[in-house]
Amino acid sequence: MTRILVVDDDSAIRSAMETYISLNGFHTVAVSSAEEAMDHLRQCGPMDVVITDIMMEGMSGLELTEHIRATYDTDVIIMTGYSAEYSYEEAIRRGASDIIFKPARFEEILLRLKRVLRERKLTQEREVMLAKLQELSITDELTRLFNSRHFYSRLEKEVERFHRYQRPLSLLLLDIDYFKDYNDSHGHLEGDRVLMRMGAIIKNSLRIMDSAYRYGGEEFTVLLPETEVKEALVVAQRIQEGLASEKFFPASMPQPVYITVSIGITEYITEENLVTFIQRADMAMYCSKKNGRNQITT
Ligand code: GH3
Ligand code: MG
Ligand code: MG
Ligand code: MG
Repeated sequence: MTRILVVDDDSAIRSAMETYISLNGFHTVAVSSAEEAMDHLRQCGPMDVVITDIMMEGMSGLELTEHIRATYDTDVIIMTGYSAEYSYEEAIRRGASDIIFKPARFEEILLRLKRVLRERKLTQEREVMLAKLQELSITDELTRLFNSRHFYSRLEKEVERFHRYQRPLSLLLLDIDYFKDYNDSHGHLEGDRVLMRMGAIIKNSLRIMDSAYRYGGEEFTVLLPETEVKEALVVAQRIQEGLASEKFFPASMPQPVYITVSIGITEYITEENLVTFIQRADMAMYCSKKNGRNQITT
């Protein structure tokens, strides 16, 4: 239910507002000072909208507005009898969503409140939508790992960190073995299932700081900040073991099929460019292929 807090030192206004706004279906609480309002917010959690008087004993409604806007996701409507002293511009500048000049008809107060609530809902919907889009733009749909676009942006940040703090940074590059054959024998959909499982296996093998990416078709990368090759090797082995213990049963195959992956590991070298760094991981991975696949090369 929508929660409204009324702040006014005039008890007649307070109780009339509380009654009228409640009657219109909003959960309404009224308090008589900014201090009480802040206590109420602290104890009972944020409100959707606070409607506050300006001139009150103690903290003013404008200060209260600034405090609320800095602390909570709550809209504020300012209500004042001093129409010459305060303006719409000032109210907005202080963080309010609207200003009402007293005396005001309840119909007008309610209309303004509803408009603020409508805008509030739109803003919230827009934020949810933006977060979803943001997530979509960095996620690989099939594996739920990050996509390659995000790999490059994250890599740049990690390399900055490397130079700022002089902490090691390792990179794994993984390529599934004979994956074309798997697709050819069992179909593309079965191949997709392998990629999905592979995504989950990689994720389950990582530590909190590590991040995994679908780099290309059946190729993956893992960024391991604060990690030297020696420790990166442990992560790579964990991935290989995870995959080795995974049985695949493509349709019409009575026997399980096993999948292997070739991995290259490398550590970032001061000042080198990103392409060189990735190429070195790629070359290490290629050595794993040449040496018979299902290998790790550092
Ligand atoms: P290697 O051991 O040398 O890596 O052999 P490979 O067959 O894995 O290598 P190659 O690069 O020749 O083949 C990669 C295959 O990955 C070809 C392509 O059909 C398959 N592939 C790429 N993206 C996808 C995808 O999204 N889904 C499926 N099912 N297959 C994909
Ligand atoms: Mg007052
Ligand atoms: Mg490949
Ligand atoms: Mg391959």
